[in-house]
Amino acid sequence: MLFSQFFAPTSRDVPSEAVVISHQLMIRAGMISKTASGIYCWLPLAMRVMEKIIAIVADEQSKIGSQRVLFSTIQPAELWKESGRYDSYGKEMLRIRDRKDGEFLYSPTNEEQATDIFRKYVHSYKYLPLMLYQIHWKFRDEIRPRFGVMRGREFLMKDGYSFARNFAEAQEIYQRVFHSYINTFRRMGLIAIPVQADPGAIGGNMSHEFQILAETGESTLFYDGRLLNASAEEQLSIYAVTDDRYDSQTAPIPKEELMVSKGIEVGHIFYFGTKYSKPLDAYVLDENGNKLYPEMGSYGIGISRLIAAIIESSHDNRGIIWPEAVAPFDVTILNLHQQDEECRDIALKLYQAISSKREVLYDDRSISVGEKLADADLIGIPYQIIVGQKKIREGKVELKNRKTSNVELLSPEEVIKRFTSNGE
Ligand code: P5A
Repeated sequence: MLFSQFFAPTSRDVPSEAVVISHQLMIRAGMISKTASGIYCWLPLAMRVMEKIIAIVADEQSKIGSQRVLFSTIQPAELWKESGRYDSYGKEMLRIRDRKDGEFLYSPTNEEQATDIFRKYVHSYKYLPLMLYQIHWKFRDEIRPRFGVMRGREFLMKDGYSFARNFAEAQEIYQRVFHSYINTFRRMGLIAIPVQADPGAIGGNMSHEFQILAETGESTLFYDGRLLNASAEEQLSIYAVTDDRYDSQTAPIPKEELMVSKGIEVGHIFYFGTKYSKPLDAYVLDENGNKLYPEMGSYGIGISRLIAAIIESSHDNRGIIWPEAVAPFDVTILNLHQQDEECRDIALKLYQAISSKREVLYDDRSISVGEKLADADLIGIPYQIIVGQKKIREGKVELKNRKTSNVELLSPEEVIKRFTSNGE
């Protein structure tokens, strides 16, 4: 991609309402544009990151046997009256009337709808367990949308729903999802701390939140330090809670010995048994022809929030530092002297050669050296290949690592080899 043709409206100005660094950087890097409070448009740089995150999430979902669907965003109110949540969900629900005065709502979550699909099509225990997920937009009319896309009103979620024959099978699925979430976040370069959580409006009696450690997080976590080095299996039984759940009576370790950190909730999983299957009368027949109400769970990942959370946990005073797995491009080429023919030739040659194997953003714009370097650090692509007059005369270009700021002086051939040979 040529930067001169890439729609990334970077800017130096941030609105005063952008108080957290991820919000400021997403606006400065030209990733998002505000439509209304808590509602954003997503621009190409953000979309590239979002697609990478979605690919990792989808891959991990398919590994645990969950099948992708796409529910409608608009649901009939009737479905939520069946579960009893139409009233209890309250003002966070965006209620809509169509031209015939029918009552609808924009999905804040899809437990009812998943259960409805199940009851329509699944009638035998032989189809259990069943796991479905989607990646789709939600709307929750939060009282205080803030921190940009971190707490939006419209946001993208991976939401999964499971149907099991019995409690043991439901527990096994819950654990499978638990492990897969640890892997999912690890693949994005993040360490997610699983904490015991409150089921809240989703309901049920077992729930874990996955929290990314970040100073600007909205949650305060108390956790046993061993959690940081434990395997996913061990993590399920190591103590960690959010401050509102801490109870000195039941905590296995005194408060003074627990680690305290701020966290951002990027995932939340729930086991709620037959809370939805019973009221919606969603059942299958078991081997004896008796009614069996599936034991259910639901599993969320805040995809759009993750983009902000990754920035919160990986940036410096110059800008974003994307983990390689979710970076919008693998490498950027900065031609510092666009008017210089030799620089242009070398930069183009590098661009063409490396593009065959990697995603490259070639900054071919005729802007000042300072602006070009500043934009590259702001956008945070993991590697910068810097082509400048002086070094080119010595047959060299610079390869800079955005994270470490380490610079290597290499020939253009060496750089091409670095990015195109297998194993790099
Ligand atoms: C789980 C899947 C649920 O809704 N039903 C379907 C369950 N869980 S949840 O905890 O309420 O949300 C799941 C994740 O979505 C993200 N999230 C948000 N992201 C941005 N803005 C918001 N207002 C918002 N609300 C929730 C979080 O990452 C949460 O863990």
